[in-house]
Amino acid sequence: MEIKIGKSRLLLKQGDITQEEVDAIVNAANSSLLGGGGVDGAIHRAGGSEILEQCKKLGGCAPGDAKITTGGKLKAKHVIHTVGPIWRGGGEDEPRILASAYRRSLEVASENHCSSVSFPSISTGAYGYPVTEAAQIALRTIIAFLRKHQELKEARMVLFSPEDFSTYARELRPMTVPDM
Ligand code: AR6
Repeated sequence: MEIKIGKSRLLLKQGDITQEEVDAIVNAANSSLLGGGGVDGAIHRAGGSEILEQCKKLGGCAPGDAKITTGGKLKAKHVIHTVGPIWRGGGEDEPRILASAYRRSLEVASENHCSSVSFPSISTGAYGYPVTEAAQIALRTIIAFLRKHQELKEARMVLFSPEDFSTYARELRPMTVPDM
């Protein structure tokens, strides 16, 4: 599924983000930036030790912020490491921190002249964020950014499971009204 935002595109697909051929893939990391399970583990495994070596020099990353490294052996040139919120019921600023994780990742992509960037579903695995609510925030934040930053040609959400793909597609559909 794909929508146009001016000259840019937002694409939803099901798949493994480590296989993406884009300028940057985003990693759903933790504040240490020293690796973990889930998509973080998969990215470090596929990209090799050079990514971790660069991460060690970054001094961690606050929730809602993002930092960039090489893509190592990945097809993607860069990995943008961001940290989403841990879901604690929704009253602990989780929506703001999640939106910030997407926005800061997009800013870092833009600053580093990336014209294509792929995201996983940040915070909805080990961090427990409900997928429907997370999808709304992810899609709204990406769309708002692309409207203002047409230098970013394509943003992709790469959903690992068919269920997550369906949820994101369902939430994107009502957002596809044309600009006034
Ligand atoms: N490609 C795309 N998506 C994937 C892949 C993959 N190869 N593998 C998993 N996912 P999670 P979080 C999906 O737990 O919730 C780590 O240990 C997965 O199905 O990876 O932000 C970090 O170090 C889910 O939909 O990230 C942190 O400690 C989504 O990626 C913590 O987990 C996010 O799940 C971060 O938790």
